[in-house]
Amino acid sequence: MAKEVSSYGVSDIQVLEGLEAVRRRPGMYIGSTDIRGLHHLVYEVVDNSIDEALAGACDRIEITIHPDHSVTVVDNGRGIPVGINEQRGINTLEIVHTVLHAGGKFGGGSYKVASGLHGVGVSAVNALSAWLEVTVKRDGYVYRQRYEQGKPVTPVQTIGKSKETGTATTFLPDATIFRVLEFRYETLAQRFREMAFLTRGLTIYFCDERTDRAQTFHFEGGITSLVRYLNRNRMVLHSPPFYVGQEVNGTMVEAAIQYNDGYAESTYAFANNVNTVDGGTHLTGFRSALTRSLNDYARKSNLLKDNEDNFSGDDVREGLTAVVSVKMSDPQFESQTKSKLGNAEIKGQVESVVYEAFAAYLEANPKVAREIINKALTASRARQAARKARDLVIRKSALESMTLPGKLADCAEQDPSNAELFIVEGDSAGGSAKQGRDRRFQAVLPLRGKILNVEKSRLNTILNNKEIQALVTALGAGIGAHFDESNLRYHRIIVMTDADVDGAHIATLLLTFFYRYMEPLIAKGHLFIAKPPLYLISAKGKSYYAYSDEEKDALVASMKGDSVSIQRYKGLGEMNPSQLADTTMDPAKRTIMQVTLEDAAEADRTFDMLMGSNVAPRKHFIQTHARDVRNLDI
Ligand code: 0RA
Repeated sequence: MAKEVSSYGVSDIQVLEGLEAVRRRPGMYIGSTDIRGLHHLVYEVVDNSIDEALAGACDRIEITIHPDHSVTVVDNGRGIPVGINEQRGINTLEIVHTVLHAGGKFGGGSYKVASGLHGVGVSAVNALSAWLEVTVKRDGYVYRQRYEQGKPVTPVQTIGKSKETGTATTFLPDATIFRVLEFRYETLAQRFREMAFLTRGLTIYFCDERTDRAQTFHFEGGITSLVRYLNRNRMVLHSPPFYVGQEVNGTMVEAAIQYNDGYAESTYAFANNVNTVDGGTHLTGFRSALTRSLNDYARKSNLLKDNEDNFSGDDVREGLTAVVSVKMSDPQFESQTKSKLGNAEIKGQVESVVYEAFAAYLEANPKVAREIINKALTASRARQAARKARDLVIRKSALESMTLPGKLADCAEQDPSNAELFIVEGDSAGGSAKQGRDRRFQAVLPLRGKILNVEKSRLNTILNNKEIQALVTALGAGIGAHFDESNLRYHRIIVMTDADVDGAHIATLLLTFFYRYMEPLIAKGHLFIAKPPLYLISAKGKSYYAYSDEEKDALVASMKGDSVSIQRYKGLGEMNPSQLADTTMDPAKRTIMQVTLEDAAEADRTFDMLMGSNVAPRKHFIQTHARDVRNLDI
């Protein structure tokens, strides 16, 4: 094989060692080798094309998933540079694909997508692919090179002529590295949609040849379209959304704002097209501009009286849907996961751009301004009322800390790090769980489904709910700003709900509740979701449990010829105590899924939709996503 490779020297050996390192410890480079890592490969390649689009050199990207699990990404950019690199005496195209982090060094300036999660570049993708082929059109020619497991197996060949320019990459993820090769259409489509929103005028065409599904994403409105999209199922207070786009000191600042009649905030912050889920300086600047401009306007127009307090940030963010996006030459991220922007100068830049423009917008649109301010006034009053209610709960749970809720079947274990609490939906399942548990270390708290009948309510009002109060007391660690992890009575809290729509609904509500009021509990890894079986399959006097439809199908197929009976479990209550213990509770046999902050944030958004004012999409959502909500993958 080595003979086919052009000009191999000492530096190439280092190159291969670099890519070997990627193959030995893929997690270090792409996070994991599960489905997330698999998707990461695609993002890494697509991000390079997005960079071309950000540089204004490309307006179309096509992504295709082939039936054999290989993926092709094509763009009409300038094409990756081809030609011998003088320093190394190797073709630049080859360097980009075989040297870690080399891609950026050949970049043509301007804003760069922070290249996916870890920014390792296409060479890492190459290292983790069974094979990769890149085709470049530029300078009138078509060039191609092929690699296997990161190593070139052909030189850079000239295979034809073309007047066009662009880059096409096809790769097959290495099955010896990835646990799964099944890309998830929805996950990828979501990301491509987001990318198209953030790069106005770019067309992303996505095709899945496995199922013949295809979608085209193109949004002339950029982030204004994104805000409209986020509000698509909500009643909005004004249309069109507010938009500002302005460059300051080399930073492009864009913001779009549209209020709806709900209570949740959905603000998305991006830095060079990276969704910074933990915010950072751009988000801080945006928020203070919003609070300041609304307070200033409310004072000036006497909508906020002299004796009234200023709006808090929370007051002006109820029902806010907003996107803030910055593009800059040198983004600094605070964490490996690029979830938080750190550049200090960005805060002031975003704040001044948004403040000036939004203040002018309010002046020019007094009717809209009044609506937004009225909403903030209502929010502020509700918040004061809620604070009283919450204090009551906290005081009560403090007072009653000696008296645990009557419904709680506590465990004998006194050391929280060895103790588990099952939160179980419904009294009947609660009864089975109480009988099936190991009472030495497993406690059970049954909750009634009733907690869900809080239509259109602020989550705050849920705090008045008896079931939630019992939960807070059972956990023993307080709530909100008063939450103190060190008082937690159980270090594993396991949500166990039915495998039906109501169950999914309750799990979403609980996750949202924990996310908003006990975030450290999730952040410290204390929250889990139980995974009960969906089917009991019996043949020849033997029984098996299946936890997914795929498992069921596989089991049934393996029993071909036998007479098979399939029982679909709808509720936990359909299992007797020992079955429930065997399948779902016994640590030696069960599967539980740890909830991450990311999962909880997703539930929070879902909850917003479930509780929103618009009924039709909610119904649709429950019908189509009920199982997804359960199967939070981590
Ligand atoms: C470096 C420099 C130039 C283009 C690119 C990289 C480039 C990289 C990728 C990766 C996927 N698609 C891409 N398209 C372009 C600019 C070279 C010039 O000035 O012509």
